[in-house]
Amino acid sequence: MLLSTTTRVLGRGSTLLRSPSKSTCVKMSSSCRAHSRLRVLVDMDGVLADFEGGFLKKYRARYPDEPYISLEDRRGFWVSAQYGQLRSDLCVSDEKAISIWESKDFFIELEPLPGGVEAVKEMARMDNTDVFICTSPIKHYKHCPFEKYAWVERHLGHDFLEQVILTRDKTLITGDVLIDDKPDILGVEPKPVWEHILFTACHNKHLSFQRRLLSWSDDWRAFLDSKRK
Ligand code: UMP
Ligand code: MG
Repeated sequence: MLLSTTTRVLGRGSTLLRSPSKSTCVKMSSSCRAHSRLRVLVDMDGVLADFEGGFLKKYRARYPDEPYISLEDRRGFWVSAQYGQLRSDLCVSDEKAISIWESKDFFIELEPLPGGVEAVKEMARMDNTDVFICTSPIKHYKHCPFEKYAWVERHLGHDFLEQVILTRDKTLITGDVLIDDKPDILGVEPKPVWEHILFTACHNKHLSFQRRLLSWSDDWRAFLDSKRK
């Protein structure tokens, strides 16, 4: 009843609740807009699973004579775009790079990034906290979606499969926080409700960004606490 009469009139992060039986209005922060629990969305590739390291290892093993980009020299979210530039003399989009993550066992064999699995497990045990894994599958669906579920089961346990959100548009998902290594998270919703905290990765470390986690050793607990207030 209350929710059906909720009106978002105070701009991003604030909601005015109108009760039909009372003339009072209550200003609420985004973290308790429609729920009293903190909802944390955690990305997978580049945040929990070492996509960049896994890619480079398999690319070099499969194409030992081709040029490659060291992790130190990675720039821009799209690996394929940077490899395409490297190979622009051949005038092809980089199918060799793409073939690596389209291959069977690429996603399931990604190594966990240090501290990520432990952090997510700890978050899930925190009071009044819900954690979801929010990850975008590639459109070549033969292996990737299956292996993303299998990775979560292997590293976080069977029960955690309940927390998996596969979507190519994260702007549609509601949450208080999104921890993600992609600097520009765009989609059909122009004003996503979550606050994006950038997780540092080889391709984004040179960018300036309002809020970032340097790694899972950084103080993610303090950041979550700040969102509860
Ligand atoms: N991906 C590409 N091309 C690239 C780099 C990554 O298609 O050059 C894919 C792999 C992952 C997805 O499935 O993008 C990244 O997902 P998120 O981490 O943003 O959820
Ligand atoms: Mg990512």
